[in-house]
Amino acid sequence: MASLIPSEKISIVVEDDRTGLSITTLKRAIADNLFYNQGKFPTIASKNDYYLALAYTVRDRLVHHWLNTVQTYLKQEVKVVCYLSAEFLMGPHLNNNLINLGIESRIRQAVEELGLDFQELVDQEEEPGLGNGGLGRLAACYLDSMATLEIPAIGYGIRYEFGIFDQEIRDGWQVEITDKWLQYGNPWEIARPEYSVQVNLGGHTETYVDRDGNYRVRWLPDRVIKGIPYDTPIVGYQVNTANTLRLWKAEAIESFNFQTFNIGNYYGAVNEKIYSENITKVLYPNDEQLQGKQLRLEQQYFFVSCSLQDMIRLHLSTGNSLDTFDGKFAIQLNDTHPAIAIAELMRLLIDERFMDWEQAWSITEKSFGYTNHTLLPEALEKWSLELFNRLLPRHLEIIYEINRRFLDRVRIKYPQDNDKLARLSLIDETGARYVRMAHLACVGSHAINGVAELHTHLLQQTVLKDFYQLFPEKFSNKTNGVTPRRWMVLSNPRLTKLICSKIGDSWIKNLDELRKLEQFVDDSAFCQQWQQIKQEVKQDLAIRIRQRTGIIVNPNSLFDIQAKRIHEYKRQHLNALHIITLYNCLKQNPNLDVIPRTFIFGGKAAPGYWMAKLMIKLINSVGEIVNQDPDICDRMKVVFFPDYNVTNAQPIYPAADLSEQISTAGKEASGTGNMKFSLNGALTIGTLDGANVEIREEVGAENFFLFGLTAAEVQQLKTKGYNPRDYYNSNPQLKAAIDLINSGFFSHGDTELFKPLTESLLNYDPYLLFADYQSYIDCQKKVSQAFRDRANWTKMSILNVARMGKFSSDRAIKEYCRDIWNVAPVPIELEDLCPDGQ
Ligand code: OX2
Repeated sequence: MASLIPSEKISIVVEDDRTGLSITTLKRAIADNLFYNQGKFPTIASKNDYYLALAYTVRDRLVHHWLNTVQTYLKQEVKVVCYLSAEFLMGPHLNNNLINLGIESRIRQAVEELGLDFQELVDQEEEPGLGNGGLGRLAACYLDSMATLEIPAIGYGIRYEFGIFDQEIRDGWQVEITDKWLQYGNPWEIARPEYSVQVNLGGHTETYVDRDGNYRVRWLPDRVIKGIPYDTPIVGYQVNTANTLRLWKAEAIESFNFQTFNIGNYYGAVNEKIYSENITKVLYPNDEQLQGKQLRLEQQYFFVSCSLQDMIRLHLSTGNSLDTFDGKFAIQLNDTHPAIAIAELMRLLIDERFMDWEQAWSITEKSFGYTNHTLLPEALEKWSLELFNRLLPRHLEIIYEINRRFLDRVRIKYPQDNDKLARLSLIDETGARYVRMAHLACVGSHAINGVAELHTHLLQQTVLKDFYQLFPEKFSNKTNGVTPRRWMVLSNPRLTKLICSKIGDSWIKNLDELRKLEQFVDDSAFCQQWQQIKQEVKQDLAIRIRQRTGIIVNPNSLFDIQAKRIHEYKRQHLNALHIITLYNCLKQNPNLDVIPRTFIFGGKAAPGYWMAKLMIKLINSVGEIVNQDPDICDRMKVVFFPDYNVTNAQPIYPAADLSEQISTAGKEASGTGNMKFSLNGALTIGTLDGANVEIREEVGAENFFLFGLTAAEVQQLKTKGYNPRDYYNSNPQLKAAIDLINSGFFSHGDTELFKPLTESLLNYDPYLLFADYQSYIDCQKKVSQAFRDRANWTKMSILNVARMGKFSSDRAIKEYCRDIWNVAPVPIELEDLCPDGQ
């Protein structure tokens, strides 16, 4: 008889396949998901099937966090931040969730033990590109920080079927390809049709007298659309919190309009369905350029109405009355795209819940905060009264009433100042009449903020000057930040590891602790490791560049990178002028001893923005000549990295030696790429614009390459009268660069191709490239000089990273919580929500 093992020595734990974290369980769970979810077995499973099996395995492991979070918020009746944004540029979820859950290495091991390539599976994920650039990415960073700081929050937005287009470069031109991110399914979302709501559009209003003899208004719409929420969990870093991103999809109320169907108009009925679903089909791909399209206003109203109805449902479901609404929700407007929410909340409270105006207004004002992201006049949203009235007749009435009461108050403060009244009015009547969305946002919010010190200052002195004079107490600055989880831990694992080996890992949640790195700037072994890592990530990027473009670059050269949306105010063409100038120097003086540079660009142009597309063509055309010129002999390379998105950005930031932040002073509200580059050890060449000003303050002027006019000088020069041709005529290097473009040298002899660009510069130059040209060229010389002293460069790089604490989105979110939202952390305890037998 076999001897018995004493029972106290045995520890057999049977892990649940959906929550267990042992390698054995994880492997079984992945195999199970492949079989039961994907309906595939190994010999026929694609990489994508394996990716999905893995994604579901990870999702199972965060459901506990998610449900406990929801339950805690409901039970404790906490105040919730509702972040309303037309864009959320989340980037791939898989890796981020693994890092935040702290299960990356086990999952990797399980995947590898199954004989699969982990990176290959990660690469399968189609990123949700539901945003254009900085504004959408900021919303994503803020969701990460709110979850990490245990702040109850819901992100509300639109589930676009097609996100930002994929960019291909053909013959040097941008070509747009539809982004079919949902085509193989999205494992990270759960549809919640049970929480669907209805949204009205069009029609007219009528008044009636209710039973108590009060005059009321009802809206008789001519279209009704259904909004279906899709929820994605947002896991915090090393906490139990998992908040929700709730995105709305538009559908027809019934699959078929039966009446139309019965009278034989089958196609008419189907058309109506298609028409309704159009609302959430596609993201408008314009960054900071108003389009004024009806469908865009429909999108804005649709998601805002769905979200407010959802908040009211949540509030009433816990037995509350609407009197306490503002105590339970802090609603933040991410720019004016969701500003119609102010009129919609008024409508819901007054028309549908029969609240009186004064109380409804008091609740509305206390609930809303408004973040402004731009001063560019072409981005300030306004809607023609005709369109507004056709689509949202009741809201226009409400806006008129808000305006009437508001202007009455203004009149008391500034009697007989009709100019001021006209400037402040919610209605622009200077020509054709428009609703001014920023004015609606200012009047209906208790807090208004800009996104960097300089931006907030300029906001108060220019675009919102009258509002600032009227209610200075509403204004504050909230300098942007970025999440160190995605933009360091995930995208730069090598540097993360090195930093952790020196100062531990608490900096990941408290970025100010990076300061501790300063003590190592003179530690030569550390500096060498730092340099070594930069070298390795540059090699990685060099490989990607070769795969994507065929261009071979030298990883020992200075990687000079400008990655952001293509826009004249961001001045990618100023960068191009520097490249051409350097090229001319080398052609004239072939033996010149220069620091080899690789110029890397990335970014999309709005499909209808002709000048931006021509800038892309110019960069590629210059690259074509420079890269193949034997005289240059690898001392310069120009690369346009196609399809800049979150996925492609992740390996780009860590590989930069130099970060180009060269917008005309006063034009870039903040910038956030500037922070990501510097956090990853790049030095910045930049103007005193947006958050550059604060970055320079933090890292020290000696660790920052400054050039160009200040915002005030830009203003003065413009007032005085700016003539770009004077600069062209008096600066031989500048003249040579422009003349070379015009000669057809970069365009196979075509002297017309780039004329629109050069003529615009010579005759108008609205972003003052010529005025800043010499200062930029001189500053770039200093950069090259500095790069020769590699030891000192490395020291500056370390100091940049060590002093980036301020630019964590955690810091920014804490400020919003304290100054605007009045919300506090709510820690989540995990408990079994579904005990057996219950
Ligand atoms: C961008 C701003 O251009 C950029 O400077 C800022 O960093 C970012 O928002 C986040 O605040 N659309 N995009 C922006 O503003 C608008 C409008």
